[in-house]
Formats: sequence, C-alpha cells, structure tokens
Amino acid sequence: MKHYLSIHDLPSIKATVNEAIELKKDPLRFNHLGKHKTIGLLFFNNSLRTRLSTQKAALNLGMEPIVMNFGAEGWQLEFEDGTIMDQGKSEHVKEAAEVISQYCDVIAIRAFAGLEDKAKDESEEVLSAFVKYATVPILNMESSVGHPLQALADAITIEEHKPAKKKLKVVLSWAPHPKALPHAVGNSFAEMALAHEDDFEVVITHPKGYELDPEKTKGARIEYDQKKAFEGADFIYTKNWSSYKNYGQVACEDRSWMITADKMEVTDQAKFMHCLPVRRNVVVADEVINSEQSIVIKQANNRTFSAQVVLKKMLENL
Ligand code: AN0
Ligand code: CP
Repeated sequence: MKHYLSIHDLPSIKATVNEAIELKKDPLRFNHLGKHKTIGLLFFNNSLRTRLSTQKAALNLGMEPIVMNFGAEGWQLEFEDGTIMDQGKSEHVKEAAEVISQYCDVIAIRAFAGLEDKAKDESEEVLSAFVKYATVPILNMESSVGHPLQALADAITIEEHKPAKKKLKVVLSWAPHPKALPHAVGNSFAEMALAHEDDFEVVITHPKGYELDPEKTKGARIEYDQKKAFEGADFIYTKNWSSYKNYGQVACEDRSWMITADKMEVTDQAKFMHCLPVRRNVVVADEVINSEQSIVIKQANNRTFSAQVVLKKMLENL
C-alpha cells in the first residue's frame, strides 16, 4: 500500500482488522521494520488521540516520529497554483511538501474541512496537494471528507465486541452539538460499515436535512425516527455533523437527539461507541457513557493498532 487516504485503500478491511488484532497481542513484534525511518506528523487542526496514538504506533514499529503544528508555528501555506504571493501566505505547498519529503519517509496530515466552501472541501485541498507534491507516502489523519484511521479502529472495536449473531445491526446516530462539525467521521464510518454488507445491517438516523453525502451512504437504511432505528441494535455509533445539504449549517439543535439510557433500553444491549472528543450531556448522557455498554475508551485504544497496521503496510512497501 502506498498512500492511506481512505478506507478503500486497504487491500481488504477484514484481513487488516484481523492483522491489527494479532499485532495488538505483540505490539513490538515488528519493531525492526521502522528502524532509521522517520514519520512527520503535520497538524493543521487540534488533536489528542490521533497525535498520540499515531506516534505510539510509529514508536512500536521502531520509527522516529517528528511533529509539526501549522497554524501558530508553521508558515502560512499557499495551495493555489499561479498566485502572486504578495498577501499573507509565506510559502507554497509545492516547496513545503518537497522539503518535508527529504526529512521524512512517511508524511501524516490532519486538515479538517473548513465547512464554508463545499467544492473546496471536497477537492481535499491540503491532502491532495501533499499527494501531488510530496515524494513519500501520505497518511490521512482526518481530512475534509474522511477519517480512515478512525474507521479502521472502529472496525477493530466492533470485531472485538460483536455478539455471536449472523448479522449485526450497526446504527450510526447523529446527536446534537453546539458547533458546526465536519462530516469526515460519519462518512468514513458509513463507508467502513457498508463495506461489511454481508455481516452488518447499516442504519443511519438523523433529523431531516442532515443526510450525509449520498455517495458515502449508498446501501444504508436512513431512519428519521431515532428510537425506531435503535430497536434491536448491536452497536450505537454516535457522532454530530453539520448539514451537508445546507453546507456547514447547524439547522437543528434539538437536544432530544442526545443518547440517553431510555433509548439504549430498546437496543439488544448495544455497545455505545464514539470517536471522542465528546461533549457529555449534550451528545451523550453521563448514564450511557459511564455504563458497561460504553466501549469508547477501548475504541480509542484501538487507534494505536489501526495506525500501526497501516504504517506496517506502508513500511513493507517502501
Ligand atoms: C472533530 C470532528 O468532528 O471532525 C474531530 C473528531 C475526531 N471533532 C471536533 O471538532 C469536536
Ligand atoms: N478521534 C480522534 O481523531 O480524536 P482526536 O481529534 O483527539 O485526534
């Protein structure tokens, strides 16, 4: 595997999940693979889990991680070609990506959607520029439209916690949030779940007007009645996102969409999942996130093994 930009870059999601579960039993087994190799982690946005788990994964493989925050610390980058750079931007991404490629064997990038210009976000301005100009593999640590390291960690978590059933009911539920959030996590979770079509029944529930990009949710059942969606569910995966149709708008602040114990009651003892960070008592009630049904901490632990299995595949291909 060269780049990891979307979950579909994996040769097989199922085989990768099983490989990650094996790696987890002996995390230092491939510690020789990354010897004298450097990964550069470039952050255009905040992070806790991605920043630490990706470094941890690199260290487990014997790599040296180096981290840079754009924003306050980096030069402001220009992404458009042919611009007369006499305004605020100090450096073009072309030079930046080529220079960083000389210091790093893999470049990992976090660059969220701006949520103002749909076409610009969908063009993946930052990620595609690095794919174009860098000369080393690129790892997506959440871009405008996807968060494939999260989705892989989610697939590992579901595999580890699934009940013995032929078909699992996996529900992606929108929940309220005071800020406009990106679609990346919801998109990648939907893509991952839908790729398990033989094993998962995929239901997405949200208020009207919060439909995700239909390209990402093709094959899922959309259910506007949240409680109905929860009936008999095995996994409740919660996430807020802003409107896709009225791009980046927060049209619904209906607090009744929060995940509460009475909603979990109608599931088949479903596990509660969230990528974190989560706002307690807005997205999910304390009674749910504190309960035995919540697996959010274990889910976050799997971020290390999702990054590690992906980096292992990249190192094997260098
Ligand atoms: C980000 C998002 O919704 O994309 C990161 C989630 C992993 N969340 C927030 O900004 C709160
Ligand atoms: N889930 C996730 O990506 O968390 P961070 O934003 O803290 O990295």
